[in-house]
Amino acid sequence: MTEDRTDPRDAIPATPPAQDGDRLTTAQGARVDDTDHSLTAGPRGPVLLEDHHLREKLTHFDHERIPERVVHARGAGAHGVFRAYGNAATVTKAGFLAEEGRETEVFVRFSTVAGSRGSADTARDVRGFAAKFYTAEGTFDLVGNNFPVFFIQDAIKFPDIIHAAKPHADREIPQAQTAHDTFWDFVSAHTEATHMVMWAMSDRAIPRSYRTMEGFGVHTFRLEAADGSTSLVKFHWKPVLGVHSLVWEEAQLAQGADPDFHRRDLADAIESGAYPQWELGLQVMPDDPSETFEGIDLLDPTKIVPEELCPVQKIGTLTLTANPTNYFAETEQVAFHLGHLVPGIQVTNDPLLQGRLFSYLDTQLTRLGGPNFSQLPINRPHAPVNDLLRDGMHQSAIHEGITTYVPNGLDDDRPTRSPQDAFVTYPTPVEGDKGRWQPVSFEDHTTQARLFLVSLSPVERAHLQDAFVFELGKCTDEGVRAREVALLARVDGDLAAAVAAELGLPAPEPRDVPDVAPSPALSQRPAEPGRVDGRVVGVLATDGADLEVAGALVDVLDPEHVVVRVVADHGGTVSGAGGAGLAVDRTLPTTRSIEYDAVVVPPGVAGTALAADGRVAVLLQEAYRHGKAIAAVGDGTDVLAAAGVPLDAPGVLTTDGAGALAAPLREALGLHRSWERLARLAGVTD
Ligand code: HDE
Repeated sequence: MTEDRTDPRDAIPATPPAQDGDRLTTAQGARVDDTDHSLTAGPRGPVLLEDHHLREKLTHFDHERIPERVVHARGAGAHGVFRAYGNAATVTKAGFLAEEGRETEVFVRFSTVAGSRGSADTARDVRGFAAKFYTAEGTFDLVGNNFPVFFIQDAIKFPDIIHAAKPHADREIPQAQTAHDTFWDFVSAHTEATHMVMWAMSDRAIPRSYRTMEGFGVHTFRLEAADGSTSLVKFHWKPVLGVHSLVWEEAQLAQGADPDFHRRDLADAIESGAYPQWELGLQVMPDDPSETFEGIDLLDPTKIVPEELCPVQKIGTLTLTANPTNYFAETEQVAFHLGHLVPGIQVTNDPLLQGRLFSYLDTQLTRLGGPNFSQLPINRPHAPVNDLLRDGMHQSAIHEGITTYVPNGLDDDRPTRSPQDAFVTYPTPVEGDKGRWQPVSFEDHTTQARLFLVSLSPVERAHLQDAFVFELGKCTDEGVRAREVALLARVDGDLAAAVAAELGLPAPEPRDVPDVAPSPALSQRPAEPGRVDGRVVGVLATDGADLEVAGALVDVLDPEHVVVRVVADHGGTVSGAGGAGLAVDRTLPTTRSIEYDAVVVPPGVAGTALAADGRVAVLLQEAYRHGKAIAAVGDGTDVLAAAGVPLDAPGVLTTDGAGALAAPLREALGLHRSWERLARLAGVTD
């Protein structure tokens, strides 16, 4: 006789227990009455070893941290969706790219590279731009950066460049920056870094926001279409808001005033519905056996293919729509890996890419404590998984059956294998002698460094020059500085001479420089006003001022997701001239100019205690120096004049009435900065 019993295995929770029910419990689910007092022998006696709740609580806390990423430790993530246009079907059979209208969930993690997890967001550095596509054919990771090239050509040098860029081994300073001897010692000796160094000294290394950054896959990938044809491609992310940067002083101020500048911006934008968007683009090149395009070696990660030679074809849109619920579970535990590939996307023999294929899986083993990290919620594929991997640290699946191998006769030879819809490595021919080779085509280290330089607008070039002066100025070893300046002379004689002069070094020997035509796509200088979503306008306010302007700006700019913030001399509300109250968003002690893309002074502020506050003058002067739009309505001009802001300077807007301000202000915001004013301040012609 069989008894009608339930299967006790059905009672095992499918997901790890967390926040189930209202009662506080131990990790074992036993209810807890008091979590504030240790078990002691009497009110003043010693704590007892018997206190299992205390020991569990402290032990778990002691192990709350996992090793931070050795690079890219500081990051911010977001969830989103990728929607394919369908035009990529001609080059790839990867369904999430090829199928028109197909939507795929994505998790993106942006990061800086050199700093530790608690470092400031606005350090001069490369930014990581890693995207995990949870496709129906398996997970695909596009682990890119906001620069299209890299410092080195071979992965074997990665530990060396990173050691050189990280803080000095003796005192562990400086944090999160390359402005020190070991970095410049390395890059001045490894001339292949020259192109990337130009990017690192440009405004690209201090983005205004993650939302205004381009992204690049860097390496060349091989795409495979449904008809079996292949092409060589480079991946690009193009921000819908345009590419915009901070200026260096702003970046430095933010490191103190708001170290979370980028992280906050990303989360606030998503929360307010100003969803960040990028278009994914491809540069598609023939899969020629030489693996070159117009003489550019496509396996060399220190080279770009200028967009003018091979235009970027847009193939879909990524929209970030949700912030992580839990930083650790999602942003910290997400594990990217270049080996997460799907049918239709293949790797090439780029030696940097090949090394990365090893490193990313390897690093997760230490960081996430074992080989089962793909079972963590953020890393779980959204495609069905049926692997033969078993056991190991943190195994949380309960596998069934005994046939953990194939072929097998005990389970009908399951799971089945076939090339149908599978990732099958594309058969490229390989031959050659084993050896530590340096391809001749990898030896030109200056042409594209110069290409980048000559493509910049005069203001961008001035910023780049200032960055070299700052960084080399922080090097204490004169030999290092001189070697870098000599290297610069191979890129541009004027730049090298100007940097040398500012450093107090003798002018470097003139060198022949390559003759290159500019690639206008490399400049960030906008030709016309772009979108303004998430831009912030600060309106100075104090009791008794005419605050109508704030309302007028909100009416016009709010639909474009511009945030208008009231900056006052006290918290709570300010009452305007008409008596109406306005909620205060920021007070002088808690704010700094970096928080605003434009500053507005309404009528009636002049002559008040607010106008006399030295912090207002500093705020206006910084906004002026940083090329931001500054507006004064009515006698607001007196406040500008008192702060030393020239009323006739480009990007300084003065009007009599609030209504007339919104349109010119919107235009100024769309240009990001007054480039004319920045040019004047830098002493160059725009
Ligand atoms: Fe990475 N890189 N990398 N890298 N990288 C890591 O993997 C590595 C390179 C990039 O948000 C690590 O999970 C080697 C280029 C991003 O979690 C590690 C080489 C590009 C992220 C690693 C490179 C990148 C990483 C550290 C030279 C742009 C952050 C933690 C061959 C195309 C991903 C981790 C995230 C992270 C190794 C060069 C981008 C150690 C060996 C080139 C965006 O595995």
